[in-house]
Amino acid sequence: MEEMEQSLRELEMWLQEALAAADSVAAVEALRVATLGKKGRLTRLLQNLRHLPKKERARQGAAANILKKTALHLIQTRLSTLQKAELDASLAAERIDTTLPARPEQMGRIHPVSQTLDEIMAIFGWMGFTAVEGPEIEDDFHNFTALNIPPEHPARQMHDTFYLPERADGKRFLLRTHTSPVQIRVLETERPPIHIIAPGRVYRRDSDMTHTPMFHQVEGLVVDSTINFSNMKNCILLFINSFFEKYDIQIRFRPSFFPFTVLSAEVDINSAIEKKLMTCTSYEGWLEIIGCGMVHPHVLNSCGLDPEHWQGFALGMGVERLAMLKYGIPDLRTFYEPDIRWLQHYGLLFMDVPSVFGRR
Ligand code: 2NM
Repeated sequence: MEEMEQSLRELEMWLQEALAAADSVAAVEALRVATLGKKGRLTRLLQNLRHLPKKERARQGAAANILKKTALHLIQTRLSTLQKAELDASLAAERIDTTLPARPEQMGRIHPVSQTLDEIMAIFGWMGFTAVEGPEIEDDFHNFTALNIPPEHPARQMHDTFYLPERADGKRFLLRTHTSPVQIRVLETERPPIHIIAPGRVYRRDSDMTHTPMFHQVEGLVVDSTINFSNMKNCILLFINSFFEKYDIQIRFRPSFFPFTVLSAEVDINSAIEKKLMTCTSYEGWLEIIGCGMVHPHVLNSCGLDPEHWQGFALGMGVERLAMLKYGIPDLRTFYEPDIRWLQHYGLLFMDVPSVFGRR
């Protein structure tokens, strides 16, 4: 049985030498397999133990197991050394001088929708509004019922709204079709005076030249005891003049209809800004950019507010539409095509901070 002890010693020496010579992680891994793998040298020695008499087997087995531990330790030590060396080498090779200025063609761009959202929020923030967010998956009550949209209303049809599969308990959720449910959630939980805007993604089953199934809205809401149509008009004028950063925009309030407002209007603008864009289609000089109105008494009631005491105005706008106008982007559908060239062309540089008044 000297033979076995001899083998173990030889194996240990062989492994030590081979590891010292191994100069890569892969080479150490090969040695591990050659020693401890299924057909490795030590594995075979351990298997041969079963041919020994019982007493011998216990003694030699113990020695072989000690070697196994030693071998694992030797391999692991060499591996750590080599891994550290390889990491150091690749770190040195891939060193980046972060103090160099960015190459202009590689600077990240801000998506026009993000920029426009930031600008809208900066303006309303300056006017004293607080931005609020809410869930994109909504229930029927917050998206429709509380907003005075009855069950037969066409907006509720599968045709217009993305519905989630009905749950086991019979509840059916949907993707919000506007950010108004956020306003409802605030009206339910907070007491006036309320001055909020709700920016975010909304979803409608619509996809053509001028519609994408997901787009962004900002809706504003003011509720207090003496709020009237003039307050709303002034707020909107201030917003439009700030957003377009010029004061010669013509603005027109046109009577309209929304289920959730009474005395509803649409706001059109007419200015050089859109003339450069709207050369095609049925452009007649006026472009609708905001919907608004006095909050319907039914809406206030469904949030537990007495319409005899509280009044409010609300407004809503599409962010993509405003981004197209301000940044001269002609085609809505290109917004969400994953084309980096589009972002390089229309994207904004991060130093273009949102401003309230006059940039340039
Ligand atoms: C619009 C137009 C008019 C609106 C109404 C409400 C709420 F929740 F207070 F009833 N939020 N937003 C509203 C009113 C939205 O978007 C074109």
